[in-house]
Amino acid sequence: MTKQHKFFLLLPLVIAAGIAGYFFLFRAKANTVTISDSAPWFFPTVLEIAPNTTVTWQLKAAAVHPVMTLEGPEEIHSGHFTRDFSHTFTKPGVYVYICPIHPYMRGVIGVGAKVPPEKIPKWASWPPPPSQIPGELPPVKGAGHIWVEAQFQESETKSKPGSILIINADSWQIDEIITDESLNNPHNLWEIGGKIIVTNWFDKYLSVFDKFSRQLVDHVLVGESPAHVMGTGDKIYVTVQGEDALAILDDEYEILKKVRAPKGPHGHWMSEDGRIMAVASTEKGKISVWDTESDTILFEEFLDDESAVSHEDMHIDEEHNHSLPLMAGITDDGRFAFAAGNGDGKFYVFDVPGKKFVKAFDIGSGPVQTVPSPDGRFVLVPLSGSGEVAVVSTKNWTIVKKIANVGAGAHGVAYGKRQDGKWYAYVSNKFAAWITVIDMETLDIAGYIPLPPDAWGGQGILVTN
Ligand SMILES: [Cu+2]
Repeated sequence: MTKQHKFFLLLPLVIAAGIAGYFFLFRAKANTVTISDSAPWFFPTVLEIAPNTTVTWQLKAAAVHPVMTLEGPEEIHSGHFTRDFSHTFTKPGVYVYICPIHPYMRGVIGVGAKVPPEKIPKWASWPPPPSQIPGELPPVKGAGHIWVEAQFQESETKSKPGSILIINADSWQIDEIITDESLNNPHNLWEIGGKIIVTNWFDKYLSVFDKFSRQLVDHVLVGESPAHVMGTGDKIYVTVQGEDALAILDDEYEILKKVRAPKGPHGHWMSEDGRIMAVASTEKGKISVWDTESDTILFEEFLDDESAVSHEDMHIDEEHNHSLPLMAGITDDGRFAFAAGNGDGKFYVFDVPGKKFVKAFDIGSGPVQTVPSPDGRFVLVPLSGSGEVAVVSTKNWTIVKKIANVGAGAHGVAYGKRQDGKWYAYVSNKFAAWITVIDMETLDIAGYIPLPPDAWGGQGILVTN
């Protein structure tokens, strides 16, 4: 065997040693975490460091992203920072942290400890593995257009992630993909007066599109991390999550006022007449119920199962809890408000006229939106952790069904008419490139609408006529 042959035989070993060495150094030495607008957001997502090491988070994004521990030997709350934040880890152990504004932004730090694989987010090496679409298109066509925000989709023509896909429900084909430069992690959307208002969650602006031409018609500064948008008539409510405020705009997108909300307001919903609104505050772990005539809070409650025992708010002095509700809903008649804790997997119900807690129950892993059905009988709750949808009855507030095989990271719900006049629910999926269609009569899956394979981050979803 020649020298050269020996070298080639050894080459794989040399390469393997090099990779292992690089990996070791990278894991051992890196103590700066970069925060960016693009997945996996906290990079590196996994750090292993020696005790007494200082970790610095550098913000390279358009909006604030605080650091908050969910697990670990000590609690860390960075609060808002605009450049960087440092913390020296003295206590050994495994720390799991999130951005409490965007709680799927997640990182893990092992201090003098190995990070166990089950603590590493599935998307730590981005993109996540593609999954096989579980079924065919729905046999009965829908009506109108389905607008879905692919919040993480990257495009060569723009600098920030996020696009909007418009599907013609008459053909199940994608009509158009909006990749306007103003879109930065578009998260939620609402139709008013022939315009589609879009929140750019990782930015400070709304993008407003004409429903028919699909052209950008306005770009509105509302403040830090606008999350959800909903309105009736001439009043538009936007949760300005990073400012702990609601922005109230008129129908020409002028800000009428900003009012303070419990910390980290994210998703809201209004009664049919628009008079009462429920808001979920993710960072605080609270629901607040509002009178939209005076724009004041009627009552607010922590999402805390202990209130099931006390029936009163025992946690008034507590700064926050880890229930992490993303959205609150309200029945059409304004009688009951509800929210699901993305962190604690519980569904909470409140009596609005009585201003009191009614009940809480386990709903499943990582519940997200809580949108009442058009007939008011059900609330559909996508479970991002298990890829299911829980169906809650508004009659007795129990789970009547769990629909499986919806999609990884099931997130948003919108209802749209079928061509036979019955209803579909369309569900967006953060980590699966399809829309899941649920038949609202049988509560079974009617089919799946495929999206481009890189259309990650299915979030806000809306049906227009
Ligand atoms: Cu964030």
